[in-house]
Amino acid sequence: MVSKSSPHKSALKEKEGISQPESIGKNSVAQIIQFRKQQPSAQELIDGILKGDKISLSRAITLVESTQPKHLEKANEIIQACLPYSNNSVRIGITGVPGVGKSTFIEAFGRFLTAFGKKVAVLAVDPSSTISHGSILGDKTRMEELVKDENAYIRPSASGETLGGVARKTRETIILCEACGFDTIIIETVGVGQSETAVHSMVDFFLLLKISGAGDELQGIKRGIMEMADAIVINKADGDNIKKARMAKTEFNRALHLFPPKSSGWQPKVTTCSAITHDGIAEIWEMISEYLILTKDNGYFSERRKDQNQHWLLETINEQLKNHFFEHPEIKNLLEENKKAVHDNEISPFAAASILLEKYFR
Ligand SMILES: Nc1nc2c(ncn2[C@@H]2O[C@H](COP(=O)(O)OP(=O)(O)OP(=O)(O)O)[C@@H](O)[C@H]2O)c(=O)[nH]1
Ligand SMILES: [Mg+2]
Repeated sequence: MVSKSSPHKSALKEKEGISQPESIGKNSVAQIIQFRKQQPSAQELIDGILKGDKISLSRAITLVESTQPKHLEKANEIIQACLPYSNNSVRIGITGVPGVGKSTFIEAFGRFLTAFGKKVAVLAVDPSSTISHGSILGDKTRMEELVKDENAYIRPSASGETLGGVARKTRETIILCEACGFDTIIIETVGVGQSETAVHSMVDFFLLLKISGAGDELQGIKRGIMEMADAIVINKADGDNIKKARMAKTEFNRALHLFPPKSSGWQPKVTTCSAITHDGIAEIWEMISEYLILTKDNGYFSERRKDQNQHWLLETINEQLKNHFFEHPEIKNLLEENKKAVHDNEISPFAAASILLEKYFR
């Protein structure tokens, strides 16, 4: 209500009105400038990584995962500088269906390793994580102790459009982790699509995690995965499960002997363990150590890494050529038109492909 004695004090005039705020405050501009200044140079990151600084490592990995050309340029410079320091390690791939206990196993195994001075980095190739942004991240509860461990570093899966892209980033991340002093790299993957093949091509030792079922152990395992495995570990061998796990072990052993010998000279092994009670965990490390002695002696270890490097050279080229093609604005439009035309039987897929490729290479 407006009182009669002070008519000018109406609700409309009561407040002086504040000055229009600038759309970008001076303070925020200053902060942004400060932040940009704080972005360490490639050399600073390299120095940090080589000193074992995890923050520099994380920042460099973020550059690797970026899609901005400027970041990638910086990332390449860092990787190149880290490369000479990255060979003194063992890279272990772990796969298994959801729920088999990969995360629990990695927690137990990782803690076992750091307890005797190993430095463990855990990475993931998880093409399904594009949306959820990395299952390892949600897993940090499963890796409660490892996350806090001074000698461990856990990095969730890079997100990306394609498995190829995610895998390349993981592969580059391995190099950075190794230069940072991590000597045991564990790469987890869920058996989705071709992700096992991708992980197999970046590790020295490939471990398939299983649980014992109802006597039909071999059912539902892709032959290719059995062939890739250097070890099959039957997890959850605790409590009532122990006997079933032993039976599964016999069955897997028999099956593995049917495969032709590996060029590594290694006969794949089957063991049981419990990620909860830690039974059998030490034996797994013993087994991997045996493998390393054998393959380093017979030269397979270093030959394989060289082959893998060549493989990654070709993979990277393939991936980038594909990206460059599909991201090309003119191609994008033309592709849509041609997809429709192919769908409507107006043109053959081969003729349409020729049109697109000719346009691209012109
Ligand atoms: N009894 C028993 N349970 C286990 C063992 N290892 C894991 N588990 C349980 O199995 C469940 C799944 O374990 P996770 O480690 O999350 O399995 P995962 O393979 O990482 O699963 P995803 O991340 O979904 O692919 C959890 O409830 C664990 O507590 C084990 O050795 N023994
Ligand atoms: Mg998990």
